[in-house]
Amino acid sequence: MSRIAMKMQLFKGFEEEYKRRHTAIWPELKALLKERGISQYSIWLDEETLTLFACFYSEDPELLDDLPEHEVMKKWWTYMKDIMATNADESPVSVPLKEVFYLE
Ligand code: RM4
Repeated sequence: MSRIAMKMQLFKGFEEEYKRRHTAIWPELKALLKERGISQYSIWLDEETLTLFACFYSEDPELLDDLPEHEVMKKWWTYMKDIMATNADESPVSVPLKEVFYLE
């Protein structure tokens, strides 16, 4: 089991909308993420900088390799691109974070 964390960037004024869309996360996306061994996925918002901090457990990080090519994932990223920073392929700009402390 690996612990993975990253940061993303929300656009100003979309704090409530980001939360609303994730409260109503598509069942097919939820199923896909679970099927790929993701659990305990949480996303936190820094209200000062609008940095989104995401972290989750991954059963096997290799199972995540082709997620960006999956239709459901791509559709979700297209849906989210108006409210967060994205790359040219519409995936979110996502900066991996390094774990420096963990207390079980
Ligand atoms: C985020 C972002 C991530 C996705 C989660 C569910 O806003 O799109 O890539 O894993 O939603």
